[in-house]
Amino acid sequence: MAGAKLLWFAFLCVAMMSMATAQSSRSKSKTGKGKEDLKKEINKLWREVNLLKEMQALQTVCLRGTKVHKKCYLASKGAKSFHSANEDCIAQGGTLSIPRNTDENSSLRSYAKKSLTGVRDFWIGVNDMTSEGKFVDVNGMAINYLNWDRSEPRGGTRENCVAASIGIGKWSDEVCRNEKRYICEYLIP
Ligand SMILES: [Ca+2]
Repeated sequence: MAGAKLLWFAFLCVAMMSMATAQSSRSKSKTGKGKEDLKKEINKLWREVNLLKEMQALQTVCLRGTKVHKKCYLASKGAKSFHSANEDCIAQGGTLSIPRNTDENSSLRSYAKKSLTGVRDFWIGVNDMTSEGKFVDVNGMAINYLNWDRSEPRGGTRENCVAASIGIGKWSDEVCRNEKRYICEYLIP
């Protein structure tokens, strides 16, 4: 229902914009300044319409995937290397999923279990590519939560990308160019 409301609001904005445009072309007496104001107003409305479209797209993602706390997760259809997987998520307006605490990790694992059948593990947005042993998120920011499996990480400079196991949700470092399924996360504004 929220989606329908958004669309309705977007429609109203567009209607107002076209009315404003029509009015401006009718009133020949309008000064240059008046036209500038109108232009500004139309640009503002246009930005709002685009923002609404983005929110609508986000809601669609959330409906197709799952919504947990303030994030939506959507499982990948295919397997990709770590970099390609993250690029794919970014192209859709998200990032590789980054579990920030035990709750998020277990929600992510249960969604993965349902949606990524027949795989052992999946990429998460954590890596130590820039500085060996210093694991950060895909934005390069330090992370407070880690959930290593027993005796992990152990790949040294050969394994710099992190995967979570479907079975228990524990993490291990893996070779980044390996192709794995993944889950993108989208932050809800
Ligand atoms: Ca490493």
